[in-house]
Amino acid sequence: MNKNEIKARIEFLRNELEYHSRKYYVEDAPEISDFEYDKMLRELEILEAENPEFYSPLSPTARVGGAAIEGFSEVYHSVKMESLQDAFSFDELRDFDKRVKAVGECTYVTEHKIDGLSVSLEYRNGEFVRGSTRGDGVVGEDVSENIKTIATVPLRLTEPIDFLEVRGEVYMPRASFITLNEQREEAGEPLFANPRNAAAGSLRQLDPKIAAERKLDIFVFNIQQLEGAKVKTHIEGLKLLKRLGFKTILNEKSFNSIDEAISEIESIGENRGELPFDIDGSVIKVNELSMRELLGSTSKYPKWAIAYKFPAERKETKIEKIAVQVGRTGVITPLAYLEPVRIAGSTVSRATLHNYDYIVEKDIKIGDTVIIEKAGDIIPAVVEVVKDKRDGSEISFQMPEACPECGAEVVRLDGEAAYKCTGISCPAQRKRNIIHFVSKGAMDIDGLGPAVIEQLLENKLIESAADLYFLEKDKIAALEKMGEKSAENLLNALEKSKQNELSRVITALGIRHIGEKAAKVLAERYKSMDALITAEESELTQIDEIGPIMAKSITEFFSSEQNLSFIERLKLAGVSMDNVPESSLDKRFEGTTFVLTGTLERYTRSEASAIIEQFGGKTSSSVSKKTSYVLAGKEAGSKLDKANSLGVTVISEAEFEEMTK
Ligand code: 0OX
Repeated sequence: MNKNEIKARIEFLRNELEYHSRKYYVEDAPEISDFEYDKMLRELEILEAENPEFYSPLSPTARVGGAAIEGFSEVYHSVKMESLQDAFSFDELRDFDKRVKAVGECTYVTEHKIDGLSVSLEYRNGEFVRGSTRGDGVVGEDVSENIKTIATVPLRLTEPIDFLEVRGEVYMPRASFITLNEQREEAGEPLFANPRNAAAGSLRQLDPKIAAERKLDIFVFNIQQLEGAKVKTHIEGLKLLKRLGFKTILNEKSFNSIDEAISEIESIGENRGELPFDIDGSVIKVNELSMRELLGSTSKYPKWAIAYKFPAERKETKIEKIAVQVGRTGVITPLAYLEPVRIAGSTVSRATLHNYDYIVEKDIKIGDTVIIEKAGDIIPAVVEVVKDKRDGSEISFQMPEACPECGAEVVRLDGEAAYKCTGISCPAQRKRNIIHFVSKGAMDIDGLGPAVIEQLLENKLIESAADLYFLEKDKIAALEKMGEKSAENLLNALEKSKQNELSRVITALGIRHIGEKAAKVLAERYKSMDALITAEESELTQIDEIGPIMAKSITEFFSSEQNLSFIERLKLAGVSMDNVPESSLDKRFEGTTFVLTGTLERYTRSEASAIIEQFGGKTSSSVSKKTSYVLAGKEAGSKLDKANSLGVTVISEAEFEEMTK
């Protein structure tokens, strides 16, 4: 292919990928298989890597997240991102209706109130230019790189509308939240309390690659600014947004009276448990934009909308028993088993008691009638004991002295609320360790679900994950629901995993606080397991991405004889311990930090940053001694002065162009 053909092919692939991504993620109506999609994406990645002159920050390949940044810059919202007035009763909604109707006639729309974070997305000539958080409504933060990783955010609209600013809510679907917390538990990282916190943490990640892994989603619900098209009602606006490629909020019905709108939000409330995401209420909005104009706003919120907040649902039930769960890391948590009750749309039969201190503080006993509450959180909590209903038969709960899984001693860690099992080969930990070992982000061994692992353990075919590599085909085939073919597939998957990259093997070890990202950093740095095993704590802490807690956890892990013999057994099986592929991409700016200042003429700021990141460099918003280059455009001000005073190299756009050829 000559350059023109390559350019055309790149453009073709980008268009196809955008179209099919929209079909899949936004419209939930895929037309091609994942395989075909991935094939096109890979072809595009290769073409772009080989032809960097056709780089585009809006390419579907840019969704994986660029280089980490040091901070977010501020964004001024020229149209204020107002908040909603809250109502806690239907009477308040009727009062709202009276205030509206005093100004004129209108119809209403209702919406789910998504429990996430409000963001603004800006598009010029149909191209994504910026994504920012709401902040205080006037000044937010530029989180463009993280927003771009959200598959349902279009990077190019289906029509080149002159200018568009939309508002939407970024959220984490419940399923992604559960998976994320499971992974965090496996890695020994603190859990997020609810999807909202997880979404907030992800959106404010300084490393967009982490944001990309977090599987955020968005609903868009308001046009803030529009040039080049006109709409008269909210519903027309939503239809336009949908046509342009956005995932819009669910409702397109309008209601003639407040009572109809109220009965709709009642039904939204009743069905909220069935939604794949959390809502914390329902919103009623005036549909006609001319009426919105007439109604105007107070200093805080528009007078044409109101949010009805669902009460955090509470129910009374009885604690049938309290039992403890042993996590993969050996932490023991008490759980209340309840008489099942329906709450917030789902049936609940267990509630968390957090830890032993919580049980003591709330004086919770087995047999107690308790109030449980399900707010934004996934797992309901016991919030209160109904002491009046005690009859004397209630029994105090004691933490077990021996682990219910393996009988080993249970100890309370110094200064921590957590109790831990001390059993090195505790089956609870063993099973979870093996599940972690074979999981997607670790050794990625297909055909080894928890049920098969359970069977292998029960039949004493394995004791640890390393034993998997010594399994014999007929023994696997003899297991229930297995058979010849599955056994063969499993052995093939195990064989294949022996060639895994070192980072996967490190992840698979399940070292506390060491997740996939840290494992990659360690593999890249040490190149072999043996080198990592002998690394000193002080040396590990020198690595940017490895903090003191992680460094301690690594050296502790490798100081255990048992862990070392586990690794020896993996080696014996033929698992590669030094597979670290050379990065094929050009990382000429690795370790280099740029600061951009002044008005650039040849690039937009985000283009220049993207080029720097593509070559492995970082951008920062402030000049320090650590800055490698200041790229100065026209009318560069204080940053240029600071660079000069610190002796930092200042380059022009022409020089930058030369460096990136
Ligand atoms: C939501 C949500 C938030 C538009 C102008 C004032 C408030 N969390 O789902 N905000 C709004 O409306 C904005 N609608 C929503 N559905």
